[in-house]
Amino acid sequence: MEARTLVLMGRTGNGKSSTGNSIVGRNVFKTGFSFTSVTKECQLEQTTLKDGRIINVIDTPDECRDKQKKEVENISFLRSLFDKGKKDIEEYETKIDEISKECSKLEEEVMNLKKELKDAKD
Ligand SMILES: Nc1nc2c(ncn2[C@@H]2O[C@H](COP(=O)(O)OP(=O)(O)O)[C@@H](O)[C@H]2O)c(=O)[nH]1
Ligand SMILES: [Mg+2]
Repeated sequence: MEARTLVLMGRTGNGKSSTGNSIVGRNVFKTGFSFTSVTKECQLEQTTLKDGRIINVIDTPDECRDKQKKEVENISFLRSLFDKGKKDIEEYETKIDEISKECSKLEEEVMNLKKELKDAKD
């Protein structure tokens, strides 16, 4: 049966570990709000769906995306679980890059709006 592997990546506090717990149906990833990272290293957990499919969930540290990427790449036993090898990671990274670009665009728009509002007030 084909296994699927999900890698949870993103900024601190946006719910990666909580999402991981929901997916595997157990409280295995440490969660919580903190300015310093709660998740220190990659953690792999596995669940089996009713139809027998295996879902691997990898939680990543709450730090910058480059560190997360490195952590994932460094852990060869996790890599070996990827059913399609590196392709999964690459597809995922493409999506993350797209999302990051969107986020930067949004942040820029918000900054511009704030500036416009400030200028209007002055
Ligand atoms: N309201 C709300 N809080 C959430 C949700 N997901 C996570 N949290 C809370 O946000 C905080 C950070 O979640 P966590 O899973 O540790 O985020 P991570 O840093 O991305 O791993 C915790 O206090 C969670 O309880 C959600 O969907 N809704
Ligand atoms: Mg976490």
